[in-house]
Amino acid sequence: MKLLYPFLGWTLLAVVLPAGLSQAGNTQIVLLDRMPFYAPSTVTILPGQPVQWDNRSMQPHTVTHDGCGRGGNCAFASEHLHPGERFSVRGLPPGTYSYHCEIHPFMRGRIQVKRTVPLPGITEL
Ligand SMILES: [Cu+2]
Repeated sequence: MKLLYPFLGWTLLAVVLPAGLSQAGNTQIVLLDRMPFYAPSTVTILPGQPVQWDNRSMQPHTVTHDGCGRGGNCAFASEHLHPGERFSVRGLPPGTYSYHCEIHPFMRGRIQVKRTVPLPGITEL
């Protein structure tokens, strides 16, 4: 019955984690030619967790933090990402980061970096 345990572990992990919160590894966002363009358009990550964008659309796009070029803090800005190209960011401090595509400003996404790691079964006071 050794095979039962890994399966059970994945089942529990899937139940415990809130939707959109990845516990470990790369969080991947796919660029598409249709809504929601950045899929998923909102991701929630933990501090230090890398985020990677993968352009699977037929056009070039950018991944540009809204603070860039407006006198604000520019947390990240990609070059033009051509079809098949990738861009990644890591080490974002806790906070909310809205971003867009410089070529298609209607393309919008958001990254939320959690301040703390929520533990299952422990309620914040
Ligand atoms: Cu675009």
